[in-house]
Amino acid sequence: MTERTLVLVKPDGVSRGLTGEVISRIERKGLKLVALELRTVDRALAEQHYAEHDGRPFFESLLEFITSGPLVAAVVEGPRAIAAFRQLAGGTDPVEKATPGTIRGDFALETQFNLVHGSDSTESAAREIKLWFPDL
Ligand code: RTP
Ligand code: MG
Repeated sequence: MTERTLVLVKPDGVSRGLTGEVISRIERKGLKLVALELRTVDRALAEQHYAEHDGRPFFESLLEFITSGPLVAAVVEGPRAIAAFRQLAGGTDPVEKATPGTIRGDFALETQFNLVHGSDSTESAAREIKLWFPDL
C-alpha cells in the first residue's frame, strides 16, 4: 500500500553535510520525494511536532536542538514508506539500537544527535505531514 511519511534531516545532519547521503539512501531504497524544503523551525512548531514527549527530561534540550539551525523537511512516498524509512534510519540510540548499514548506525554516536526523524505510524505521519506541509 502506498503511504506517505514525514522525514527530517535534523540540524546535526544538515550541519555535518549529510543531507545528500540521507536523500540518496531514500531514493536508492525506491522511495520517492514528494516535498523537500530547507527551513529553520520556531519553538511552536517544534513543540507541536514532539508533543508526545512533553514532560520528558530530554524535552527542553530536544526543542533547543531541533530549533538550533536549518533542517531539511521532506515528505517521502512509497509502499510501506513509514516502516521502510524507519528501517533506513535505524533505532533511536545510534549505538545500542541502530545497526551498521542504517543512517544512525553508520553516522551517529549520541541519541540526541541521531540525524534523522521519520514518522512512527500512519496516525503520526498524517498529523506530521499536515503540520509541516499544510498545503500538500
Ligand atoms: P524521532 O521521533 O526523532 O524520529 O526519533 P525516534 O522516533 O526514534 O525516537 P523518539 O522516542 O520519538 O524520540 C524523539 C527524539 O528525542 C531525542 N531523545 N533523546 N536523551 C534521551 O534519552 C532521548 N530520548 C529521545 C532523540 O533525538 C529522539 O530522536
Ligand atoms: Mg519519534
